[in-house]
Amino acid sequence: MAVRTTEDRRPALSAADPELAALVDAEERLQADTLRLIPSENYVSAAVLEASGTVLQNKYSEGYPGRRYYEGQQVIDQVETLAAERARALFRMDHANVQPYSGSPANLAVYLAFLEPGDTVLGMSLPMGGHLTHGWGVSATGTWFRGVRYGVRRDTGRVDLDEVRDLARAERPKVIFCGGTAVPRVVDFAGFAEIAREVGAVLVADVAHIAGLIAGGAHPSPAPYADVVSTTTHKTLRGPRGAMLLSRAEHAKAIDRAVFPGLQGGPHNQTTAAIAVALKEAAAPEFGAYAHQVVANARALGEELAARGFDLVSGGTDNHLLLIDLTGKDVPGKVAAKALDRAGIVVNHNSVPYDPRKPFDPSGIRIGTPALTSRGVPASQMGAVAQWIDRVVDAARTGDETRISEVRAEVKAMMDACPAPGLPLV
Ligand code: DSN
Repeated sequence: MAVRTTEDRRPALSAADPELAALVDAEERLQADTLRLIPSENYVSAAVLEASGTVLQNKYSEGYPGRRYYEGQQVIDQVETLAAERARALFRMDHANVQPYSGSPANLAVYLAFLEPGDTVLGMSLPMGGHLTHGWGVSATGTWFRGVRYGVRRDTGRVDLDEVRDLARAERPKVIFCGGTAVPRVVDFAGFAEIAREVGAVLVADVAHIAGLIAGGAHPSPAPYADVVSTTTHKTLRGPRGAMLLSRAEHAKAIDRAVFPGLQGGPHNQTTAAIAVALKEAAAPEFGAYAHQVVANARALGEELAARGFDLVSGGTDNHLLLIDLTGKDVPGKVAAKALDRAGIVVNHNSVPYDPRKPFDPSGIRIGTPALTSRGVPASQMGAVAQWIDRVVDAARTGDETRISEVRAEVKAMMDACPAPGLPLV
């Protein structure tokens, strides 16, 4: 089949702004040709992509369905209601707000809903795997509120609920966050809920990374345990860049008021539409197969890397991501990440628990399998992926650019054999 030209694919954009059209082409090519292992990234379907680029963009809709500050909501109300109902059904929560612009605003809305400035929030420490918005110092959540942090045990790399309970009893937080951005193990929602109940805190499960695994039945659900579930929509869930807050019925009003008018203005209706499409896709049986395959691929990749002497935080993974401490390989995380990028393998450098190095030049890398799974790369290929990572990390140590170029060619061949969803390159 002939490769379609930019003019065929994006005729209006190429005519109006060829410079920008060329940049979109270049990004499309990069996403097609590289092995994307950033655990928070994915490929949306062509349907999600189409929904996110529609005339819904043109409409202001401050308020909620049936209660807007602008007229002309005959269609938008239906779009938002559809998205919210699909979210409630998929995650089995009483209430869904699909308006948060992204994960950080969603979490800020939680603070606005339940805390006064200066109140205490208990969350996972950022360098241990948490998120900035779980009360970390450089975030507004750690400066306007009093952030208290739990970590992981040095010997196991896992959250220690006894530590969480002791901190909660001593500090009496009003909100407890569980979940994070570099947590390779199952989050014990039931254990956190017990602690939250004991100290009278609101339990917020930030499932941004694992929402797709929960939807697909490959990770336990927080629904029976959490008061509020916060998630982005673009990671394992494979939707557009956006977020949702789900909650028990008793918190619905507080959450809605916090998102609008508390924090945001008009919702991004084109994103709401694309979220609705992604939620429909996530309710389909094929999505369950994808979610389980993401985990199977991550486990297989972890085993292959461990067999090559890589030090995996917590010894492996239960989900979609691996956190790798490269100290024993004698290569800093950033040096490894940049060498892997030159080889067409895209990862991010990451702090590891108890990291003696600085966050911008840490000891580790974080990798994940959602995007490669969306391309249909099977578990049997994880040996090849681990072998490339091993070769490149070693080449980064010795400065051997020839070996890095050799891997680049092999990566390209695998990517050519596994076309990415949503990329209209042919
Ligand atoms: N930036 C996201 C991630 O990569 O995990 C978290 O916000």
